[in-house]
Amino acid sequence: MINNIDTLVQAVIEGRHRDAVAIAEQLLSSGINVYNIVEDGLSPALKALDVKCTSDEFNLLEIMLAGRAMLEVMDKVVAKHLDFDQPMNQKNTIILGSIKGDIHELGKHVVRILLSCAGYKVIDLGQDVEPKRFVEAAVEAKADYIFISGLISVIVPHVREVKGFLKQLNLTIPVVAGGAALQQMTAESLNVDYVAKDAFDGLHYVQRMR
Ligand code: B12
Repeated sequence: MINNIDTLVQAVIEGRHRDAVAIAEQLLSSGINVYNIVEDGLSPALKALDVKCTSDEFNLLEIMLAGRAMLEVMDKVVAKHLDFDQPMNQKNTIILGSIKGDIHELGKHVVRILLSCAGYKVIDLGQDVEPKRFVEAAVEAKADYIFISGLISVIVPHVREVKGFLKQLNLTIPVVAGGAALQQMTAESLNVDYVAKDAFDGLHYVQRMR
């Protein structure tokens, strides 16, 4: 019986997607919770590929295979075991996207799956989304929150712009930021309402606000 989360980390790093799914199932059966699967198994596995994502060494294939393994675990295992024990609350609509200049999307997928399973309506705008588009989409959908993902430092100025577009329309929709490049920064320096340290933290923020 597998009960060590490192085996999951290793399977994802190596892109062994079927193994990763089977290991995640076994870890859950052995008592490890969904939070640990995501934050101690899946996220660190991708982050360990840091070294494969520099200008000296850029191994797209390895990263893509690991990304696929991660998403399969999210879709086939994690999503099925998320039981937030709360009524569906379609009143809360959340606009989600990776901000202009950023094409990273794996963390955003994790956020989308968690929020959807918790009963929120998530409108995913995709990657490389103009700051103004977050606001336009929020107006169109009468959204309750805007969630911005950012993993590279160069996108920080774009995150700061979103509140300005809201202000032009006299709107006060809360803006939440997350992702590797943003999670160490303060809400004030990013001109947002909240900076989430991980996907679960973002979910807990909206749950607290209800
Ligand atoms: C996978 C990856 C890629 C993949 C992306 C594949 C995909 N479809 O997403 C590919 C190969 C395409 C890629 C490309 C590039 N990458 Co890259 N990439 C990574 C890597 C290795 C892992 C990121 C990841 O998916 N992590 C796993 C997920 C689950 O974690 P996460 O995103 O942090 O999300 C978690 C939380 O942060 C949270 N979260 C995320 N967003 C949000 C939003 C909200 C609202 C909330 C509440 C929560 C939340 O939810 C998740 C679970 O808790 C990181 C290394 C690292 N340390 O992060 C580099 C990294 C982010 N990449 C980097 C770079 C430089 C690039 C490139 C510029 C490389 C290049 N030379 O072209 C390009 C970017 C192009 C662009 N314009 O965006 C740098 C960024 C450095 C910096 N500070 O600016 C890093 C840190 C690598 C490094 N060695 O320095 N990359």
